[in-house]
Formats: sequence, C-alpha cells, structure tokens
Amino acid sequence: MRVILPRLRSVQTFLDFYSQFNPSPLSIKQFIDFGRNACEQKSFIFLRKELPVRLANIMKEIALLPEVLLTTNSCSQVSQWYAKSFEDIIQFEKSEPTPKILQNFCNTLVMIRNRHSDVVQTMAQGVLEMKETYGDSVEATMETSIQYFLDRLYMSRISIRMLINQHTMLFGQLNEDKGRHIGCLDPTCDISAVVRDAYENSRFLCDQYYLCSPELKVTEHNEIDNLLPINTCYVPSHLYHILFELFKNSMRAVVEHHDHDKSDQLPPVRVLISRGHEDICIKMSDEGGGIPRSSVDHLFKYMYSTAPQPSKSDYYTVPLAGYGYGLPISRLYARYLHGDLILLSTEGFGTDAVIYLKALSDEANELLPIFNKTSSKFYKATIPTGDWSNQVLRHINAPRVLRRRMQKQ
Ligand code: P4A
Repeated sequence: MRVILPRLRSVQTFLDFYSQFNPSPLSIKQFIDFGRNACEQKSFIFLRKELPVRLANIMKEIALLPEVLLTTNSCSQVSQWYAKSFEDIIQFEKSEPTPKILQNFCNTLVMIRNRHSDVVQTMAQGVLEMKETYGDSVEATMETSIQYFLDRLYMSRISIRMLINQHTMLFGQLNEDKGRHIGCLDPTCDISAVVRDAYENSRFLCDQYYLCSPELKVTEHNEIDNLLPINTCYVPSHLYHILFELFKNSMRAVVEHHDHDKSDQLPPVRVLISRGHEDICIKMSDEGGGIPRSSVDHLFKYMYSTAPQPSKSDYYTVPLAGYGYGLPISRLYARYLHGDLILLSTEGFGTDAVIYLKALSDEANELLPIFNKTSSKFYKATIPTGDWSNQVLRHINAPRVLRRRMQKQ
C-alpha cells in the first residue's frame, strides 16, 4: 500500500485538475480546416489536454452513479478502463513532440480505442447485474439518473473516439489514400448512397431470417439549390449506424405485420431526403403497423431495452433483434453534431422516423456533456412530485416508489 498510495493520490490530483476545465467542442468546419492543414504537433498538443479534460469530466460523473450500479463488477471494470486511459495520456503532459513521442502517442491512442471498444456492452451487463440483484426495488428516480448518465457517458465516448479517429487516421501508419475523406469525415457525403448501403445490409439480414423483405423507395428534394444527389459534410459511419438501425426496425415491423404468404405485396419502406436552409431531414416511413404512443419513449430507454443478451447462436438466428441499445445510441449520434432523431408512430398503420442533420457545417458543433454543479445535482435529485392528475388509480398496485409518491401528494 505504501508504494501504491502516492501514485493513486497524484492521479486523483490530476483528475481534480483536468475536470475543472470544460471540454472544447469543435465544429465540423474546424475538423475539416484542421484536417486540410494537418499538423501532427498541433494535434498532439491539443489532444494531450483535451482528451484528459473529456475523460476527467465523465469520470467525475461515474463516481456519482447510484451505488447499486457503481458497485457492479461491470461498472467498476469500465471505471478502471477510464482511469487507466487517463493515466496513459497524462504521461505526455510535458513531452516534447519529437517524432518518437508522436509515434508513441499514436500507438497509445490506438491502444485506448481498443481498450474501450466494449464499454457499451459492459455497461449493459452492469445494468443487468443491478436488475438481478435489486429487481423491482430499482426506483424510478434511479432509472432516470441512469438514463441521464448513460446518455452522457456514451456521448462523451462518441466524442473521444471521434478525436482519436481523426488523429490516428490523419497521422497514423495506415495513412493510405482515403480519396476525398478527411479522417472519418466526408466533405461531400452522398446521403442517398449511405441510405442504399444501410438498406442493402439490413435487407440481407431480413431476407436471411424472414425469407422476404420490403422494397426501398428514395425521394430527394432540394429546396436550396436543386442539386442532386443531396450531399453534406458528415461522418458517414455515424449516419450509416443510425440508418441501419432504423431500417432493421422498419423491416421487422413491416414483415411481422403482413401476411407471410403474400410477401410480394409488402409495402415499401420510403425514405425522403430534403435539404432546407437550416436542416437536412431524412424521413423513413414504413407501414409496419406502428406502436402505441405510450411505447415510443420506451424505445429510447436503456433500462427498458436491457434484456439478457442473446447468446452467440441466437444472435445469428435473430439478426434483426440488434443489441437493444440501437435507438438511444443512434439518437446520440444524431445529437452529437446538433442534429436529432425522432420517432412518430401512427398506431395501426406505421412509423415515421426523422433524422435531422445541421445543413451548415459551422453550425454542426459537437454537443458534449460538461461536469458541473448542475450535472452533479441531477444525481442527488429526489422523486419529483407530480402536479398533474395522471397516474393515480392505475397505480393501485404500483411499485413501492409510486405508492410513496402518491402518499406524499
Ligand atoms: N411497429 N413499428 C415499429 C415496431 C413495431 C417500429 C418495432 C412493432 C418495435 C420494436 C423493434 C422494432 C420494431 C418501426 C420503426 C422504428 C421503430 C419501431 O424505427 O416500424 O425492436 C426494438
């Protein structure tokens, strides 16, 4: 202990120091400008401060998690990964940017990216462990803080991976010609091409499982300059991730809602891409029967979507089931650059999903969680007292938490 303690104490000091800074959000335009005049030293000097700041901000929030989640094995594993990566990067705090150090830094980033590749799965495991141990006594407030936390953890993770990817793709050894791409950004990302790509891969899974799949109909509308196909500066892999998730949902709903014997009559999935002054909208409409309005919000909840992972063999037989976190994470990808993802369902008929992207690359700033007094208050929040006359008689048999809330009123 005598050997370890001073080291731990100094990491804690660094953590306190770096968590005082707010993360600096970059715009797509800054990513592009920086990528075009790529200077490895500059990038190194920016990242050796910015990465510890982003890591420290989220690590402070991990520490405030409800104990029931924090003390699970999975959660402490994730927490240790963050601590290790934080330590790895602050080693470079005072280094001169020599070629050897720069090379070393690149390798460290790649190692960190690999270390954190299973964060989402491991946290899902942690939520399961918590559910198994505490079952129904996981209170509504706790569910709210876990939703709040996971959104912030995964958003922070998306942003950190973006920074790491840009640096390693621009300066790493595998610096092959990426054509027009700047790191993982495509300055003229053809949206309909990404739509078709995501459709084809989802259709492959759908055909494999259901032996049929709906057609795709794409329409584009460019109000601004009439140029088609509509393109924009974006991270194609993020857009692909969102669209693939939405196609899987739509296809599953359409096929399960219609008669299997008349598979040639499946209604198509329609995608409308529209460019306006402020937004680029991508609307996906299906006739899969829709879901009740009361269920729509649940599709974005981590706690609600966390069911035991399908086993490896199940995963291949139920390919459209996904991981369950598909929609909440897709919405984070959209929100990361100040876009959004919304679902509108018409129960009995079908579902519309709309992806909003910022049309202007200098408005597409990173949206980053900041650790401060407001965010820490959130974790100490008490059960909000309802001041509308809903949820009364329906909850005669409600869980303890709701009964308690009713008594207070
Ligand atoms: N109807 N509509 C949708 C679903 C159903 C739907 C659905 C039964 C529910 C859960 C699910 C997949 C599909 C849709 C498009 C969407 C989302 C839901 O983007 O047609 O798996 C989680």
